[in-house]
Amino acid sequence: GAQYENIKVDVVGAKKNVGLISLNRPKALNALCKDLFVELGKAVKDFDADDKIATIIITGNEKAFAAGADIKEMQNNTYSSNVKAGFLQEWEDISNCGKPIIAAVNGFALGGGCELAMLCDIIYAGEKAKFGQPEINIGTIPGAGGTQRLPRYVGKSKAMEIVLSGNFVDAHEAEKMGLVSKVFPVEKLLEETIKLAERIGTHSPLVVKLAKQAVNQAYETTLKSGLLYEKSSFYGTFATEDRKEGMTAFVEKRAPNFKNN
Ligand code: CO8
Repeated sequence: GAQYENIKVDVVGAKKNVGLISLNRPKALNALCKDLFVELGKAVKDFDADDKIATIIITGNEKAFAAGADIKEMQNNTYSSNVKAGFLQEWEDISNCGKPIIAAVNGFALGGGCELAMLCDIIYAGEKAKFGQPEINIGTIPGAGGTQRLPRYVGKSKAMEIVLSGNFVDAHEAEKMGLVSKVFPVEKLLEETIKLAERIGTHSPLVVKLAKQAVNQAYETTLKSGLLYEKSSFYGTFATEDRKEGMTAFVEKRAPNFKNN
């Protein structure tokens, strides 16, 4: 596989169909410098293109998922340098991924780290996780979706509180407000995340992709056009071999054998 400096990449799970990406800049609490993001984007793209991989996990370490954009690196950016370089454009590689991405968050998920977790499709957290958008403390505002995705997860009042105060929320609060789907003991988090990834991996990859696209419409369109999108995608599944196999297997009382077709 490719050699990376700021991340580690593994293939895990009993069927070796889960792509695991660990952010690996522990000395900087996994601050998301440009090189890290370029590597992360490449690793996600490669797993997305690999037919053997069903689900992708992004994790950090026990102290930090990621403590945000690299403040030291962007300290001397200017408005025009941001515009000219398209600062943060590497993030598109992650939002364009067709396969499900699960964030397994232990420790700090702050600023860009919280935004990265929210770019993923599901967030599982360890008990010691802390989420926040502390950009306001350093004189800026979230720049990778924090002001837009967070209100969609938790509503306006809580999102405003988090963005305007810069205060952190712990794992249990984050679960209660709907940011996180489940909380586990720190040492169980990765194992439980892999289990979920493997469960997703038992389904038709083709249909999983359609389901992910359809749920994302709920965040990106009006209810009316989202429902229309869902209906045509649902009808569309009837053109697939895997839909036929799934229903046939149910009727014949056996396990389906999906072919990604
Ligand atoms: N950038 C660069 N270095 C960092 C960052 C960061 N975001 N966070 C921590 N570090 C470094 C520290 O500078 C320190 O380095 P050194 O040992 O060389 O001094 C090392 O990591 C360890 O950190 P601390 O000593 O501060 O550890 P503590 O346990 O005392 O504190 C905290 C942990 C509370 C997480 C603290 O480090 C902190 O407040 N970090 C900054 C959090 C923050 O403000 N994040 C938001 C950044 S802005 C942002 O993300 C904008 C988003 C825009 C889009 C995303 C672009 C990728």
